[in-house]
Amino acid sequence: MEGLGGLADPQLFNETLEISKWKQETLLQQLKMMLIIRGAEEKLAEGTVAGKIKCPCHLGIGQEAVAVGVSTNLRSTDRVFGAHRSHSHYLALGGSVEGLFAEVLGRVTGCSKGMGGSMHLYDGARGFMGSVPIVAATIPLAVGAGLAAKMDGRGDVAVGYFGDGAAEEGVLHESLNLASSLNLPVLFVCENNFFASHLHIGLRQPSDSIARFAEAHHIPNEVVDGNDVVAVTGAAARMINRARRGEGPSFLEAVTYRWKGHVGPSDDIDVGVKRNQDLTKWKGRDPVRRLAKAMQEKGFLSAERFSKVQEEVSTFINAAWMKAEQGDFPDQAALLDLVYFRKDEKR
Ligand SMILES: Cc1ncc(C[n+]2csc(CCOP(=O)(O)OP(=O)(O)O)c2C)c(N)n1
Repeated sequence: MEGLGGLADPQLFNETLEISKWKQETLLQQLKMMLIIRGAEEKLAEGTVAGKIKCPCHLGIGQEAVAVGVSTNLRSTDRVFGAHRSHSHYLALGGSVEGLFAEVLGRVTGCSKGMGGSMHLYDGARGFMGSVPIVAATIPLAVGAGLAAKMDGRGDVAVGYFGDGAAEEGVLHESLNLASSLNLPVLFVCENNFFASHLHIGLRQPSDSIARFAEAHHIPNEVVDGNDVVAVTGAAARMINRARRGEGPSFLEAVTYRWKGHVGPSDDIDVGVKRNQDLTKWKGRDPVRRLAKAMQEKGFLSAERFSKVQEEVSTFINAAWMKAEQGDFPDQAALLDLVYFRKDEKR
């Protein structure tokens, strides 16, 4: 069975990116956004180690290019659904960093009023419809949003992000079938990082490529280097434009790697499967460094300007953290307000 081939090899595809077709301004925005996502997740790792964060945080450090590449093509009326590792999906749409920090700290100023934590992020105004802990559970919701978008006829699309592990849930296959049969404007985005919790894909599936399931449902698909932000942006543009034109669903498999363990800040280099050598090699395919290097080589970004941008991002992240820590905890009496709703209750 055909698999990922060279894309699964961290020592291949670690060259400088081919950016000549892209606007300097777009690339700079993408670089900044990737730095913000990485900085925010590093802060979450620190906050966990310091014992300030009590909720589980699934960090996606190393995977930033996927959400940034996809989101570059989206508008606020599109509907985007994440999963358990979704800080990047929320932030890349413009979600508030302070809102994320306050949420994981359980403060009322959080993006879900401090009631949800890392796996229940929400920013409806920017089209982020939510992250949830249940693997694959948001994929059919994205299909439902795709059906709504089709009925509305305004050219909006729905996006469902999930990992390679979601392919082991039947609902992904049901969702692909329905989206294909009804020709819905849905972009399925699989972040294939090879792991589901602590199990490597080689121990779970007969092939390491997930796009084969799209093929089975006659859904156009592309498999790209998920650590190459311009490759992701280009593929997502083709797919989202198809959906906006009424040409139905697409499936993007972005091959990437998470630098941290399944949950929390540890590297998880020995979880039964040893990943220390792979991790070192995958850090060579760093999506942030590769974009910065390409921009520097093209003369789009001087070394001084890059340092300045890094400094600005770091100041911004630290300020957001300090502000988030000042937020109040929700009132205990409000604990059930957003969970249960009685029919006779006024809202
Ligand atoms: C339905 C369901 N089964 C199992 C779990 C436990 N679980 C949480 S994350 C995860 C692995 C998911 O792997 P993948 O979809 O590849 O995403 P990644 O963690 O690699 O980003 C599992 C098995 C769950 N949350 N929901």
